[in-house]
Amino acid sequence: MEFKVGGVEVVLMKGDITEVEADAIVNAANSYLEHGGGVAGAIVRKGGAIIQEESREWVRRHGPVPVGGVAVTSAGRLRAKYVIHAVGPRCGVEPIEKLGEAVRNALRKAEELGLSSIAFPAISTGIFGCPYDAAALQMAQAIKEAAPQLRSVRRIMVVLYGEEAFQKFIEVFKKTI
Ligand code: AR6
Repeated sequence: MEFKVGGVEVVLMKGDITEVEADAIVNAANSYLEHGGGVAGAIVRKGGAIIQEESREWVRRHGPVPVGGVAVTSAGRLRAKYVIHAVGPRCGVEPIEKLGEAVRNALRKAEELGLSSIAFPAISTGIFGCPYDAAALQMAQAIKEAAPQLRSVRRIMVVLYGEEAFQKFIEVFKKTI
C-alpha cells in the first residue's frame, strides 16, 4: 500500500524489517540500547554483534537515550548504511505522543545523514505494549507533519510484522495521511 505525502513516498508493507533494503533501518530500542527481544533482537542476530557493541559505546559516551530520542550505529550485515535506534514509550508508563517524537527525531536524523530511504517497524507495539491503532495514528501524524520539510528522504517504509498489524496500519494511514 503506497501513499504520497508532500512529495515523499510512504509505503506500508508486511514482512521482516531485517530483510528490507533501506539507507536506514529503524530499531525499536530501549533507553539502554540493550537489544534483547523483538525487532531489536532480530536486528542484532541478522546484522551482527557490532550493532550491540556500538550501541553500548554510544550509551557509555552519551548516557541513556531519552524516551522519544534516537541514536545511530552502523548496520553490520543488514542491507542498510545505518541503524537508527528509536526509543518509543512503554504504554501506560509514558505518553503515547513520545512515539510521534521518536518518529520525527528518526526522520530528522536521516535528513542530517543525507539519506534517501528509511524503514520503520511498528515501534512500541510489542514488548512496550501499545495498541496498533494508537501507534499507527502517532506514526501517520508524525510522517504527515514532517514530510513537507524533508529534502533528502524520499521514501519512508513502515514494515509490519503479521496481517493484523498490517491491516490496522492501512486503516489508520488511509484516514490520516
Ligand atoms: N520485523 C518487523 N517487525 C517486527 C519484527 C521483525 N523482524 N520482529 C518483531 N516485530 P518490539 P517495542 C514487530 O517488541 O514494543 C526489545 O527488547 C512486533 O510484532 O520489537 O518498541 C527492545 O530491546 C511489534 O509489532 O518493540 C526494547 O526493550 C513491533 O515489531 C523493547 O523490546 C515492535 O515490537 C521495545 O519494545
